Amino acid sequence: TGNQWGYGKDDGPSAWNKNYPVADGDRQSPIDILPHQARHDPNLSPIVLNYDRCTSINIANNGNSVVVEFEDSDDRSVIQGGPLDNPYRLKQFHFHWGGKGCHGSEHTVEGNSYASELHLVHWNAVKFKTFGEAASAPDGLAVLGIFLETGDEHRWLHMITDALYTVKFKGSVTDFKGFNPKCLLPSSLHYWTYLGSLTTPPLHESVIWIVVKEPMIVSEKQLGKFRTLVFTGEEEDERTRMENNFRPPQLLKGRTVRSSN
Ligand code: 1SD
Ligand code: ZN
Repeated sequence: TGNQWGYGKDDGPSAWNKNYPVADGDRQSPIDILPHQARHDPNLSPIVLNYDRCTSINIANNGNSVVVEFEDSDDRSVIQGGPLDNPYRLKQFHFHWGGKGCHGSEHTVEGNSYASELHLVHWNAVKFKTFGEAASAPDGLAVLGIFLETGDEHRWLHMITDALYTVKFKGSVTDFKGFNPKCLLPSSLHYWTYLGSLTTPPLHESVIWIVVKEPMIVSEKQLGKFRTLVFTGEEEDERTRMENNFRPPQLLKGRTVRSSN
């Protein structure tokens, strides 16, 4: 219904090029990161996250993931430094994950997947007037990617997982005020960076990717809560568990991956 793409057998990543030919383009994401082929760039400065006065608004199930949205009418929450020439405003964050005991990250490292991947989506409000305008420009977006690895329970992830029952179905939205995503991040923000795309249709080639090397650690039980969500709407007869909502790695096509350390 409406959505012509998904993560199923017939509408999944291998079919996206039918409606979105850029799926076979020259700067698609995610990619497999080969640490030994990444170029250490001494000119890359540290990533600075200015999320102190950040204002989350709500949490939603958009039918593909769970998304926390932020107030982005001013520069209250921005990412700066690293490969970025301007501060980029935080618009939303969301997750990609696998099935039980399955792989779920989008980026891989030397062919290895993590259980899940968190994406913090930011846009260049210095150069562009709206998020939509930025989302289709070559330097419009900056997405910070954080791997989730299973292990001990994460101290703060319950803030998200405790809210998931309110957004089980596609299209559901609940207030989610005052959440600062800084509590989710690992202690070191060393990263790889490269030029890529959105990993979901319309797959615009507009993203400066910043993939953090150190994963955040979360428990199996915490990840399992994401799988209580469903891809389908409350009114639909069929219920399909939301899992394996990740795109596999795409061709590098001559791009360079740079490393901050
Ligand atoms: O999957 C998200 C999608 O939901 C949307 O947030 C888009 C930005 O408009 O970004 C992609 S992703 O590339 O961050 N996975
Ligand atoms: Zn994403």
